Amino acid sequence: MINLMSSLGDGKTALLEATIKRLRKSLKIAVIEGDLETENNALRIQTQGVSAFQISTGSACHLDAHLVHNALHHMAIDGLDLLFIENVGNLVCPASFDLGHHRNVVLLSVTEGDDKPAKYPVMFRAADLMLINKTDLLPHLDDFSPDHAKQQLHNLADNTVVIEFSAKNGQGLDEFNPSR
Ligand SMILES: Nc1nc2c(ncn2[C@@H]2O[C@H](COP(=O)(O)OP(=O)(O)OP(=O)(O)O)[C@@H](O)[C@H]2O)c(=O)[nH]1
Ligand SMILES: [Mg+2]
Repeated sequence: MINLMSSLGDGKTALLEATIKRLRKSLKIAVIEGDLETENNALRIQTQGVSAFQISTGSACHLDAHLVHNALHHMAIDGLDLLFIENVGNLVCPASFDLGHHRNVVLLSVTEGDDKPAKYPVMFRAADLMLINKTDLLPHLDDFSPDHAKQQLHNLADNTVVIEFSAKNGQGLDEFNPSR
């Protein structure tokens, strides 16, 4: 059970869409989506042919274990290999709540700025894996250094693995193997 966190719009759902396409033949995957409103994310996942349950938090900026527990009652979880939880998009609230998950994966997109691990240490310190997304945009940005972002992360947590990828063009995505 993987808790996927990032700022809003960093590509969490795009990563899930691409990962499901790659792994759905070998793994049974389901997704819990958390947003303030709309079923948009769950619909995008269902289009990929896997089960997705949308939690609408209303005004809450994070999911919690109680909400996840309720969602699981609505899902067919027997025989699941992987359950992704896409948390509500922001770098603050989701970091402080235990959902009963096994791993935290934090996305940082290159459009966010490479100083974010230092500015939002609670979330990045809790990461088992940091993913740098939207690398296809790097040639257009003169102020995002993946090495600087990694250094900021490793100042908080020495051994956290980092993978760089683009959900848009697929480059680097094969490195993300959540069943490992
Ligand atoms: N250029 C580029 N755009 C991307 C990439 N990944 C996602 N996007 C775009 O970024 C926007 C947001 O992507 P989403 O997957 O909806 O991001 P999200 O983190 O799930 O957003 P929320 O659920 O609203 O927090 C969309 O327009 C995507 O097409 C990428 O690797 N490169
Ligand atoms: Mg999303």
